[in-house]
Amino acid sequence: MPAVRTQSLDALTQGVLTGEVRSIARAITLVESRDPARLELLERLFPHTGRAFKLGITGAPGAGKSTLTYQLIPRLKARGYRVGVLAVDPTSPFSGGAILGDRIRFDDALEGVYIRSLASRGSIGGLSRGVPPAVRVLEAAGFDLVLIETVGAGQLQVDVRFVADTVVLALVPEAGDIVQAMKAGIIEIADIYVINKADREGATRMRLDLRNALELGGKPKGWNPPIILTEAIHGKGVDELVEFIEEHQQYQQQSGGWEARRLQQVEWELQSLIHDALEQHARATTRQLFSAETLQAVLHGAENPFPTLRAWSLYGSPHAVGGT
Ligand SMILES: Nc1nc2c(ncn2[C@@H]2O[C@H](COP(=O)(O)OP(=O)(O)OP(=O)(O)O)[C@@H](O)[C@H]2O)c(=O)[nH]1
Ligand SMILES: [Mg+2]
Repeated sequence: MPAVRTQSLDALTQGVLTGEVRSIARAITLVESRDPARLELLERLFPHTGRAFKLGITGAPGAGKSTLTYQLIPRLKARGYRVGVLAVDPTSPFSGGAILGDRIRFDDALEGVYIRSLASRGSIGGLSRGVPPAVRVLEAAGFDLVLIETVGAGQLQVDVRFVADTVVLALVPEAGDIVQAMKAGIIEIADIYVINKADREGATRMRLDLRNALELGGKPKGWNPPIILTEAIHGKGVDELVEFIEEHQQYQQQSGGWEARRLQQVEWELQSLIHDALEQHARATTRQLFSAETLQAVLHGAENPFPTLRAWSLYGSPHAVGGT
């Protein structure tokens, strides 16, 4: 997107605030980019943000995250939520016959639901930096529940806590050795575990293994993560999932865990924006310090780059963002 002028930023802000779909789409594209105007837009939207409940659904590719999302949507709508969905790097299209795109769907179940996919490009630990600003756009547009679908692979899943208030981890019966996975710290991050595709063999056994593994470290203090069996394609177990999602929300509000988690989220969001800026600064500085010829010379051993680097780290290393 080309640099956006103040005038069009005002129009864009207005469009988002009135829930206009094209504006929401343009705004998300802008905040996902590195265009400096994204910060101006976020500044304008900020007073209207911060209120949505963010529900993260993570799990291996094909675990059934989108199918679960599709099943959750009508149930959440029935509870009065306006639902937006952000899918990070989906490998398969959103189910229910719909393909992901920037439009409000008119499939009955999805009516009024905004669904958008985000690239995990420019990610820290596999989590798209585009998520927090895209959530803000949706909040400003009046969505009060944002479902975030992310493909979790190993410890990358940990990061989903930095964007979601409640994390649901979808596993499948054939996911392999739970105890090994727990030891590797891969699956300890969920607030709610779902063993989806419970129509397949091994689901009950897996729940037992998972329960044992979770209790290995002694009885948990506070929230005891439930393990729910679901058959997302048939909608089985999804009502129970919704109940536990609400229960977790209430638990966090009562225990004060909410505040602590949200503080982490805000910190991560700001850190990732600063990270962006520093990365751009690093590229520019490298080009300043080392010309193409110098790089050649370094490659062939004709020039030692470390005196330059040492001098830079002593005298030139910027602690302030915003150099050229
Ligand atoms: N047998 C069975 N299949 C299911 C169930 N839930 C989902 N599936 C199927 O599993 C496949 C993957 O489902 P998705 O919902 O696209 O999975 P996903 O986790 O969103 O996948 P990615 O976004 O690509 O990572 C689809 O073919 C679904 O129909 C279930 O409960 N039982
Ligand atoms: Mg999916």
